[in-house]
Amino acid sequence: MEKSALQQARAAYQPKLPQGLRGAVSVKEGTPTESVADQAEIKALFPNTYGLPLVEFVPATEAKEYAPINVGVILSGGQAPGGHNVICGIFDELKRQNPASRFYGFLMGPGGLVDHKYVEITADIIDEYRNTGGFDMIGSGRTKLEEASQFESGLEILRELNIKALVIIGGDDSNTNACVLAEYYAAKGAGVQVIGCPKTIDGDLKNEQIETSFGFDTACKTYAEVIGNIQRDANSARKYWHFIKLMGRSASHIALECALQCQPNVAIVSEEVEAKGQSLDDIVDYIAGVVADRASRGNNFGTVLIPEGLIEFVPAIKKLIKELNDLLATPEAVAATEGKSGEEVVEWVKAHLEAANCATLESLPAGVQKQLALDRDPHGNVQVSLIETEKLLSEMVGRKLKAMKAAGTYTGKFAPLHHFFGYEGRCAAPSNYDADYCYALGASAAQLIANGKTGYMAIVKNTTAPAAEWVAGGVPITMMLNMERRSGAMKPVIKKALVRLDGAPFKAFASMREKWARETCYVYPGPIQYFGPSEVCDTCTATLRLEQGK
Ligand code: FBP
Repeated sequence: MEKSALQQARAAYQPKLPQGLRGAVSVKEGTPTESVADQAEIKALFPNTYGLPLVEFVPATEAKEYAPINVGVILSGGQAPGGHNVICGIFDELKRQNPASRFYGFLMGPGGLVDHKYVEITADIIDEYRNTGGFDMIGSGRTKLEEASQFESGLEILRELNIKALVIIGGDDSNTNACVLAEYYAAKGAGVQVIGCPKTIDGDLKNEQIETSFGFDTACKTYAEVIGNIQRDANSARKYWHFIKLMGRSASHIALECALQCQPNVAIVSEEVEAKGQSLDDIVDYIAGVVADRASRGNNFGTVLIPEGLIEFVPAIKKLIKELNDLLATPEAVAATEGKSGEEVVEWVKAHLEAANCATLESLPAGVQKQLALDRDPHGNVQVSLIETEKLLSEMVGRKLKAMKAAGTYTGKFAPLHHFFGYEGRCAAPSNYDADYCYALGASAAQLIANGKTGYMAIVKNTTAPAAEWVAGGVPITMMLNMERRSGAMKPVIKKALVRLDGAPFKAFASMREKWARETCYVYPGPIQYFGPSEVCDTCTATLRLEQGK
């Protein structure tokens, strides 16, 4: 494989490990834990893995002997920078403990375990992927591991390969499923430990125990670089308004972090829209107000950041989507819409919706109405992520400004351009933060395995400090569970962390946004730096720094 000069130099980077994971390691165990809510129900559902203590790895005075062990690993869900370093961290620690240990990667996500598709991960493979972005070493997938038949099928191949521990690298759902799998194998006495690892660029898998999910740092820095470049362009040409949608299926952490890094003129935070019960028109009025105000100062340009999940947080649209999902699943709808044109389906839908939802649908541009009525995912749900919110908003702002012009309240020029940044950042070469964090997570996972733990997630804390002072350990996944309604039934799940409006990152943004809207206060973060002064190369996100009061 041909490699770029940066790839070659980066391959030689040695990720920094916390003191507690360098050399001989011993375990400090805390007291028994409780789940964050619904303790009785969760305890009943997880009799074998409930109440375990938090663990921390600390330097040991004497080296330990480790028996060889076979371990498997799975990458689950969307790509996030640093995944390969988690795998490298597990590999290096396993082999350091005992070179006879073997390591297997299940291919293309959890489906690889169920379908018995795997590869043995050897030193040659590992060396090709150190400090690289992407999940291409073994691939990823979105198969959900939730059925006993899948657990049993997985157990067959685990037994065949004599695998005694499995690491699942994924988001909140995948780690919830890791917990269920750990309990299932423990209840059965299968002799297979299951360890989770917190991944997702969305940044929504975090809580008291997990400071951040890996990949968030690099993805945000990558988007912030490009937003900064666009802002420089906007400030140079002074003729375009850039509407930039940013990935993040549900929570707005990415948009908020990019706003903190780049100081755009407008950034929408979905969680605030929901909390204030705002409509799409309210958002449009706000943006149009900023555009008009800047135009009155001669600034017919600007930037607007829009979180990918926005639409589902607008209460009226949330209601509309819910009714659409139910309505279009009925046999009557299936029969009435089959073979019909987009316009005909929209008309049929309008005739059958509640009046308020029909009015919401009619307030949207024709293209979006069609998208909502026609595009369904394999479960029959509206594919909200396909809606080009950046275009929808700019079109509505354009209409509003036209009306304002007619009323004499706006005299500027409005030329919008559109961008969507998502896939551009998910496989970027991990920043030093993510490279170190992921490698430490991998080494922690290997230590959890060596210490006989199951149903734990690897964690690394104190990451705003230099890496040597980071604190590695494990948290019992049951500690992070609560009961939530999913697909009509109450299920134990890890609580998704949305942007907190009382949190320091949002407050910092809210205290500055009026100034950023009125004036041009752009910051240009520039590209991620891998080599150079520590203050340029090793910083964490603004979100983490503010959350930790640093
Ligand atoms: P995970 O939650 O699995 O980490 O994925 C996050 C994400 O990148 C979202 O930001 C985005 O909405 C989604 O995946 C895109 O999914 P897909 O990769 O299937 O297009």
